[in-house]
Amino acid sequence: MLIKKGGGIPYSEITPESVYMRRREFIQAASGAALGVAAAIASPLSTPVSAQGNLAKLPNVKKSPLSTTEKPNSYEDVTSYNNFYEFGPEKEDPKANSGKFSPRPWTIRVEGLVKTPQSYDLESFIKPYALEERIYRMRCVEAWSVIVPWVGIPLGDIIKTLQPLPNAKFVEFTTLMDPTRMPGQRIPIIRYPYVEGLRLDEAMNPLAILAVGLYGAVLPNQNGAPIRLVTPWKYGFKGIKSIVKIRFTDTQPVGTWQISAPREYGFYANVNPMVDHPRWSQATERRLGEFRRRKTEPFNGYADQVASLYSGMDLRKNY
Ligand SMILES: Nc1nc2c(c(=O)[nH]1)N[C@H]1C(S)=C(S)[C@@H](COP(=O)(O)O)O[C@H]1N2
Ligand SMILES: [Mo]
Repeated sequence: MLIKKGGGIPYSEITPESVYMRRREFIQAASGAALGVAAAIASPLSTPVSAQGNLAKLPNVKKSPLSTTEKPNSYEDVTSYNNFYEFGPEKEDPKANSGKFSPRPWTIRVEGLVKTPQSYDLESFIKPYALEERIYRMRCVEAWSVIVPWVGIPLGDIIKTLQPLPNAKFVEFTTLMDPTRMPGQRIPIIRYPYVEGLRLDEAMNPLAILAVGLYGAVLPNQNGAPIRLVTPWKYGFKGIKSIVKIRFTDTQPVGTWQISAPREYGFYANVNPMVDHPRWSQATERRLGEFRRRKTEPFNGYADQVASLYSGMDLRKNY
């Protein structure tokens, strides 16, 4: 297979450089016409022009006092510069390659240490809840930031309904695994399915939401349709997209980026300008659409709401 690592090297030993190298190989493969799969990913003709930017409006969306008063980025910014490796490793790939993806019907399986493990159709899963607009400051580990007017549901409300068992301490989320619909999964730059997790008290924090929309309308595919996690005090990679499974557990989940490069990406991933990424500073960031750099704030500016979750913890060790 094209990009497969030789020698059966366990994922835990793959260096960040090798992730980078496989990104380059992916790009080279995608520009070479001889490779059917990769060529299909790259072809603009494989992407219908419908859907994006013309998605159904969501009714009865409440405003929230938890929204930032900063001006949201444009719809174009929010939907054209994305990370979603299931549709390719470059920022333009998710929009270019997700046009044909259909996120309905959609099933969410709830598993593990929970009152009633069961599968839900997405519609019935979200039906009990009012939708809220949450305008959040988002900060990617790659030092760009963006203000996004999400539409979503407080994750804590959903968890209360699901009723985790008393011994549940964490919640783990899994993205859809379907290489026929997610072309990036045919070339394993990172391990699929994508997995992320939160401590249960983090998941219950009022800032954590499951988003089903942005800018008042249904979530575009490239932003994680039909339902994705948003935790604005953490680096963007915690915000797992296109969720099909929610599992309650007593052991700390291991996220996809932790597996790829454990020295670079930790479980907590709280935005922290004092703790640099091994290969770049986290002290500043560039807001999409701007050239000047801004200072990055502890917990991405949400310290008042979330710092107490981590009191007594060494945030250099628990990065
Ligand atoms: N399944 C999945 N979820 C994902 C990713 C991904 O590659 N696959 N990328 C993450 C990263 S690194 C970031 S910064 C955010 C980007 O979200 P956005 O494209 O909506 O801004 O999605 C996160 N969720
Ligand atoms: Mo990211």
